[in-house]
Order: sequence, then C-alpha cells, then structure tokens
Amino acid sequence: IWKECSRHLDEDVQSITKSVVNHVQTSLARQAYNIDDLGAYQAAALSVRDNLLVNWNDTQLHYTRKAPKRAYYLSLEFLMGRTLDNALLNLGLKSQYKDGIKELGFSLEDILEQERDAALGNGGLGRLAACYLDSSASQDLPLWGYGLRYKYGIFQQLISPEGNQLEAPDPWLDNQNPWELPRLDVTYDVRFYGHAERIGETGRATWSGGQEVLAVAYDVMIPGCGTKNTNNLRLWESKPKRGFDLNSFNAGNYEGAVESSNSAAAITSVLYPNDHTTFGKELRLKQQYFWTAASLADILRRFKNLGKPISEFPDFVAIQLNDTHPTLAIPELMRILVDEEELRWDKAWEIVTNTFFFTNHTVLPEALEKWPVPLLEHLLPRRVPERHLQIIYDINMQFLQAVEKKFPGDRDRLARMSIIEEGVPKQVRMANLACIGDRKVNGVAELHSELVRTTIMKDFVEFYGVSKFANVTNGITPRRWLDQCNPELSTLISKTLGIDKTVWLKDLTKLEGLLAHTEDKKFRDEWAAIKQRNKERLAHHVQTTLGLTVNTHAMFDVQIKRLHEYKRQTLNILGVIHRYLTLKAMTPEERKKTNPRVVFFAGKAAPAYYIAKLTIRLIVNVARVINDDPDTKNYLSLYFLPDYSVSLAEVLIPASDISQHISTAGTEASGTSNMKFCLNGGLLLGTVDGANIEIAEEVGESNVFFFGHLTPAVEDLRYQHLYHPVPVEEKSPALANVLNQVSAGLFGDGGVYEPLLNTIRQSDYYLITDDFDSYISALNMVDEAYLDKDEWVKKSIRTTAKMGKFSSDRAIMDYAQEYWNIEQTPVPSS
Ligand code: 26M
Repeated sequence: IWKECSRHLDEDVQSITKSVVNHVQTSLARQAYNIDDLGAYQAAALSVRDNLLVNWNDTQLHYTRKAPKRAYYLSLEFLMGRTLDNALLNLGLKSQYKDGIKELGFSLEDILEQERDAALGNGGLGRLAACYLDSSASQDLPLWGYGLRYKYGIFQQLISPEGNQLEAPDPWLDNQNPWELPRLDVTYDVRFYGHAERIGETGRATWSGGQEVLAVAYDVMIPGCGTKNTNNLRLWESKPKRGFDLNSFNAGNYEGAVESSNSAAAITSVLYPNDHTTFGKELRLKQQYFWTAASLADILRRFKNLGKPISEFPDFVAIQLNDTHPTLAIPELMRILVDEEELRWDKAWEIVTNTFFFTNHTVLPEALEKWPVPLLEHLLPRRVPERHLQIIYDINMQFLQAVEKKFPGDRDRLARMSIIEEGVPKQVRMANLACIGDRKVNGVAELHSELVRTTIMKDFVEFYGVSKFANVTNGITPRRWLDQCNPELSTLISKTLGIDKTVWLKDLTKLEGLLAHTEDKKFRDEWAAIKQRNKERLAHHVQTTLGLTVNTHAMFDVQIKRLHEYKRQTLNILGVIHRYLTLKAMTPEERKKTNPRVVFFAGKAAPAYYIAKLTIRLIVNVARVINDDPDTKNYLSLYFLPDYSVSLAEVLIPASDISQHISTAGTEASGTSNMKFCLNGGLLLGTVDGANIEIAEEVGESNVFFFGHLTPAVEDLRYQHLYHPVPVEEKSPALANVLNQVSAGLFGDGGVYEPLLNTIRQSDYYLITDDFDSYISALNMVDEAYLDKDEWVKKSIRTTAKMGKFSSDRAIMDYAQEYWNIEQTPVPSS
C-alpha cells in the first residue's frame, strides 16, 4: 500500500512540475531557466488556481442544480491576506507542491513570500469577514461574499525618522492577481444624482439624468478545507458606462472628455482607512450605494432564475449586513420591490424584514454611522415618493406610528428612535434603519450583545421584545490561524491527538484531548521548543526587515491592533516606561533577578487621528532610548514593527508568550486576535472586556491575567473625572512620575507629547489613571508566573486546548441555523 501511495505522490509531483512549467511558458511567456522567485510564485499560483477552478465550477453548478436557500455576506471589507499557502493547505496539496517546487530549483517558503497581501480591510471587521468565508466553504454552506474591488487597499505604513506614521499607497494589483476571475460579462448599471419621474397610468417611476456607472464583477475563489466546496467572493469594480465623451473630445477638450470616466473609476479606487469614526464623505456614500445596488441586482437576478414568485424571496435568500455600511440595501430592495416588481408597500416590507440580518460591531457613540440628509438627497434624488430618501421617510413614518401606538405621548422616545436625527443638518441614523429593516440584530460577544441591548438599542428592545437581539460570539479560522501560521504546532497536535489534522481543524473542540498530556514532560518540552523556534522565526524577520537583533531568551510580549485611544496602547507604553524607570533605579545585581522582556507593538493609525499618531511617535522614540541603554537593554527592549498586516500577524502571533488586550471595560466589542494568540498557546493579559471574558470562562481564570475596573464602574468614573477631578499625583504617583519624565524630555522633545499626555491629565475618558496601578501589578504577576517555566507551559497547553469555542466554524454554523436557515450542501466528490 505504501508503495502504491508514494507512486501516486510521485505522479502528483510530476504533474505539478509539468503544470508549473507550462504556466511559465504559456501564461507568463517566459523561459523556465530564466525565472525568479516572483515568476515562480506566479506560475505556481496559476497552477493551483487551475485546481481551484475545477472545484469552484463544480460547486456553483451544484448549488444551481440543488437550489438551496443561499446566504450573502455584505461587507465593505474583506481582509484576506495571502492566498497561495491557504489554498494549498485547504486543497491538501502542500507537500506535493513543496516537492514539485523544489524539483524546479525553488523553495516553496521563499516563493510564498512573493505574494502581496490582499488588504481590503482596516482590521477586525474585515478579517472577521475573511474568516467567515473560509468557514462557510469548509462547512459546505452555500454562502457568497459581496464587496468592493478597491484598486488600493489599506495604506502602507512607513515610519519617518522622527517616529511619525507616513502613509503610502498600496498598489496590490500592480502584479497581476491570479486569484480573481474577471467577469466582464456580469455587469450592472448604477445611477447617481439625476431625477425620477412618474410615467403612465400606473405611476411607475423612471430615473433619468445624472451619472451612470457600470459595476463589473470579479470573482475570488474561496476553497474549503477537506471538501470540494469552493465558495465565491464577488467584488465589484466601477467603470465608466461610456468610454469618453466624444463631443468634448472632438471639440478638443480632452480633459473634459475623460472627466466622467475618471469620476466613475474613482468609486472603487480606495478603501477608506478609518475605523470607528465616520466622516460623512460623499465618495464613501457613493461606494456604499454602488455596492449595495450592484449586489442586490445580482442576488435578484439569481433568484429570478429559480422561477419562483417574488413572495418566496426570503425562503431562498438571507442577507447579512456587516455593520451599518450596507444599510442602503434596505431602501434599495424596497425600491426594487415597489417600483419594479410593483408590490404593495406592506408586502414589500414583509419581504425586506424577512431577508436582512444586521451585525453591530461597536457601541462607541462616535462610531455609529450617520449621513447628512442633504448629502443623501443630492446623491439619491427624491422627486417621486418611491425613491430612497422618500422610502426612508416612509419607513420612518410607519415605524414611528407603531411606536406612538405602543408608547402614547412619549415624544422623547420617538425622537430617540426616529431614523432621522433632528438638527442642522438632519441626519439619517443608519443603525436605527438597519434595526428596523432587519429580522434580527446581533452583537459579537456576550458582553457586547448585552450592551447593545441595554444601551444603543434599549428603546428598540422595549419595542420589539428582546428575542430580536441576540449574540454570536466571533470566531477565527483555525486553518490560517494555526495550521498555516504555526505548522510545527499543528503537526505536534495531530501526533499527540493521534488524529488527522483535517478532523480537529474542522472540530476544534477536539483540542481538549491535549489536556490529558499536560503532565507528559516530553510533550511539554516539544511544545516549549516550538514556541522557542517561532520566537526565533520572528527575531529573524525583525533582523532581515529592520536590521535589529532581538533577544529570543526574553519573554515576548505583544500588542498588535489598530491604534485607538480605547484600545489603550498608551497604557502599554506608559507601563513600559514605568518598567524602564524601575530597572534604571535597580543595582546590576537586582536587575539580573528580573525577567527579561521584549515588547512588540504593531498597528496603523487612521491618517487623520492625531492622538493615535502621537502614540506611535512616543512608542518609536521610547524604543530608541531604551534599546540603546546599556544598563537595561538586556532586560527590556521594545520594537514598533511598521506596516502591520495579516502576513505580519502570522509571524507575530505564534511567537508570543503573552499578548495584551487592554481596552477600557465595555469598549472592545469582541476582539479576535485575543483568540488567535490563545490558540497558539500564548497567554492573555487583558481587561474584563469583549471576548476576553469568554476566553477566561473557557480556560479558567487562573490561566489568564485580568486587571482593571469593570464595565459598570466606567460611567461613574467618567462622571467623577468631570465633576470631582483628582490629580494624577494622588491617584497614581507611579503614573505621575512616568508622565513627568516624558514631559521632561527623557524621550526627546517633551513638548511634542503634551497633547497626548493631556488627554490623560484632563478628562482621561479611557481611564488610564484609574487602571494604571492594577495594570502594573498584573504585569508583575505575569513575570512571576513566567519564572515557573514548567507551570507556564502547562498554562499554555491548557489555553490552546480550550479554544474550541472560538472556531469561526462554530460562529458560521450559528448564523446558518439560528439566523439564515440555510443548510449544508456538500458537493459530491466525483
Ligand atoms: C465607517 C464609516 C466610514 C469609513 C469607515 C468606517 C468603518 C470601517 C471599519 C467603521 C468601522 C470599521 O471596523 C470596525 C471594526 O473593525 N470593529 C471590530 O470588529 C471586530 C469584529 O467583530 C471586533 O472583534 C472588534 O472588537 C471591533 O472593534
């Protein structure tokens, strides 16, 4: 049998080399002997793509034939990262390709590094969408994603000599992208501005004038793990409807001739790099309407091919709205049903409210999306009653009448619940519209969903009843976030559990089987050795990219996420400074007894977020001083790794001993990197917030390091800051000392940091002063625990073993069963 198997494998390897060489010669039009790593990557990718295409075609055909109910995930962000490694693993072809590529004189590891990240997202929300796509395919669920094909993804982050963040464009499509299939025949017209008129007896509306733009589909194949099912992510590109204006051209006005095509192409040119703040920019609203209109038209066309009556739409289609960004889909579907399908309002509304589901990702008030009425009015005209804004007004009127009926005379309540916020200008509250137009609303972790029910959606819970408001705790795909990023650990787990990896990767609760081995010294040693090699891999990365040498015998302490005051990178850096000052005050003998620590930061700041950028500057300049200080550098060093990305996370996460998730209680909806670190055996230092709480529930509080005030205290503390302020010196002398040292210029011109320090000295909205001392003691407890290496490794194993709940497979199955009512539709293996 073994001979038979290896013969097959040889055949596989031979056919792989043949296919790769073939792509070098025919697709790339290059000579096989004259190819570099990039060329080898491209040829290998095209060869893998051939495999994916077969599965993708079979899957789409199977779905069409079986005609199950389908789900659609509408997200303005899909933070996919690289594809080749993931595709090889999901197809089960990695070792064959490794051999085949080697035979061609290349190393698979090196060519994988050639791929650019698809970085069409800002952070957690976009990466969650990517994990859900992987899980939907792996669980054989008929789900498609819909998004935008931005020409430029999230900006590349550079750090200036002063330590400032600089932004550079991310031209990720400059090398051709082998993972997408242009569908130049799948297009829709989308119209902006212009006006609508009633025609004929029926009074149907037609729209004329304005700007017409073409939406062109690009399909990205999403392979499942250990299954033939390969789902689709459809991304829209905007194109001018007409090439250029011939009249202007003939009149010699060449600029004018291409003006409209430029503005059409602008719609999908760039991802907006802010998260948690809304700007009200017209182009962003255009993106949202362009995308929802094209996606709905496409979904409707597919539904119509079934030949079912429109009333059955919700029996065949479920649409998940990833945050409020796609909320215009609600009035748009109303427009289609009323204007084009000629349904009565009530009937249309019933269909709409049975089709859409809405996920909320934040309770921060500044992050709740609102659009000025005049802007919407301008973009989506309202000449006749059936147009968007009028539709929104009509939805609102009917809704408020129902509220008035249930709570007569409660004008404040009506004002709070109205889709329209009074003021100059009036604004459309997208979360209210999304809630009113949806079947169900969910938050992304237990605490967050409870906060949704008791704060931002309180009135709506009282109106609709609580059952409309539920929770789906986020998850992560263990394929990318363990098997792919930490192959040695994956192998050790399979060996220890005695099962094939595809089994536990698709039923992550199987990891609990590791608990039986915590007392096995040999297993623990292997576990620890893998962590050590991952630390060395990270150190090697820092050495080759930044030219800096990292002490791999120290504890690796990591905080990587978008820069934001609520995430409190400031607390971390002030803690680092405190540690530095403490070390400086010690004798050399005392220092030797301390636990050496290397602190890593990475993350991007929104380009206009001044305080976040100042935090980066402080981190970079503290690093310069600390890493250069001969007294302390063996005990404490600090790195800010520029241009955080999915690929960088894949190197950082497996290398961490401890990671920090230290948001002010009640502010981080869930967090998902916390799950990734724990899955890779890193311990967690965090506040009682978001999914940290559920992680602690799973692994037991003795295996996590918690600190800080709890959510119910936060409001009171903020009130005290405003009305009974206590100077920092009194609250935390240790913190006061740190702030004073920064002001005094220990890390370069102190004045530069005053605006940042003043956020703490003054209203301190995110409670740095209240949590600082408790944070420092938690850090000390981490040090103490780390001294007992054996016990630390046990904690690490226990943590990984209890991560089953946080597989995105669990989350996606929850959506499938409790929300969308869709069924697993496996493609038979031929
Ligand atoms: C909105 C308007 C205009 C431009 C951009 C935006 C916008 C973009 C991204 C707003 C929010 C965006 O993302 C928010 C986000 O990533 N939230 C995170 O979602 C994760 C997945 O649920 C959670 O784990 C995190 O706690 C939450 O912060």
